[in-house]
Amino acid sequence: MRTAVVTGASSGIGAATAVALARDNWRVVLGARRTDRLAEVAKRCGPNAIVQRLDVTDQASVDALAGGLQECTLLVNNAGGAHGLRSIAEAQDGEWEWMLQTNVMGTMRVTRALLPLLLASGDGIVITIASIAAHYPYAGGSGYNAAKFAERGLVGALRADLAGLPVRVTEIDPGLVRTEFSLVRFDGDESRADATYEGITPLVADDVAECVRWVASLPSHVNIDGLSVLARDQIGPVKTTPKAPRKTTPKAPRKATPRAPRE
Ligand code: 8X3
Repeated sequence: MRTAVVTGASSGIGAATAVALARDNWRVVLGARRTDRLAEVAKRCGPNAIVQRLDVTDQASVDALAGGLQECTLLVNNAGGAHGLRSIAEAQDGEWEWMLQTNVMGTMRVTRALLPLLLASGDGIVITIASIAAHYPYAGGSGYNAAKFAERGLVGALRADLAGLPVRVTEIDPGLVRTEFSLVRFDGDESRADATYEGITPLVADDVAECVRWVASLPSHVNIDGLSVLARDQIGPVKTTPKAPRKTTPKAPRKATPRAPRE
């Protein structure tokens, strides 16, 4: 049985990914700071799940994760998130530092620590959950856009570093997914969080988890470089207004004009 490490596995996309991978016969190591929540996710994963306290902003914590592993074939870099929706004029250093530490430095630290095992597996995969915000800047996105663009740069450089070596590198960029993401972004303000998904049918964590499971299930020679996964009611980071389907009037069949036979 091959081993997958999932960071940020205590809720949302990370938790759903761990469950999907366990169902696909992966041994899953669940990393996050909230170990009580991890224990609940581990129960849903079944007997082949291991709970590991992990703070991706702390090198010692990342070293403890790597030091406890004998094997790792798949790393899912999912830990990260947003704090605030502020313009650059109103940017708060603390929010930016948190976003850069978790999304960018955290992804670098865990990837760096697990690369020897991923290479040793002979068939490693690194799947990073970035965001549509890694492609499209939006008003108020500031620190989150900066972090996700940087994370995207990291993933591209990693793929280039590993060219010719047996580790695949994939970036998955979800759009609006109904998880705790917005609650964290708005510091627990439920009405602001709810407004993010108002008027549309957002993705759910399982939708993204299924993408991770699929990418990891492909044969070794297939590398999915990137996947943008959006709600149908979105174009890039923008919500679109669902419209009533257009009525189409069936066209009357064309009458064939009889032609004179060619001579
Ligand atoms: C979350 C997607 O559009 O809220 O990663 O930035 S968005």
